[in-house]
Amino acid sequence: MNRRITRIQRFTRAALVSFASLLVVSAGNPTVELSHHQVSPTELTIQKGEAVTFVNRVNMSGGHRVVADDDSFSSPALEKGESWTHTFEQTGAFHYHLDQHPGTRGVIHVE
Ligand SMILES: [Cu+2]
Repeated sequence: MNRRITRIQRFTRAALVSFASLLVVSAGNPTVELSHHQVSPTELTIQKGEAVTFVNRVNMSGGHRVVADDDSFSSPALEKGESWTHTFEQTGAFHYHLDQHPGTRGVIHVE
C-alpha cells in the first residue's frame, strides 16, 4: 500500500513539474502564428535577448519555414502544430517572410 502511494506521488510530482515547465515556456515567449498567407501578429516588439516562438497552425505540404530577409535566422520546416523558438541577440528590425509564401511577411523589432 505504501509503495503504491509512493508511485502515485512520484507520478503526480512529475506531471506537475512538466505542466509547470510547459506554462513557463508558453507564458515566457511572445508567439507568432503562421498560416498560408498570414503571420500574426505581423509586428512584434521585444527586448534584446528575448525569444520569439513561431507556431505553424495549418497543413502545408513540406511545412512552413520562417526566413529572415537578411538571412540572420531561418527555421526548419514546421508541420502543423510544430513550433520553433529563436532568441534575438541583436537590436534592430528583423524582417522575415515565409519561404513558401514570399509575400507573407512580418517584422520583429528588437530594442
Ligand atoms: Cu502554406
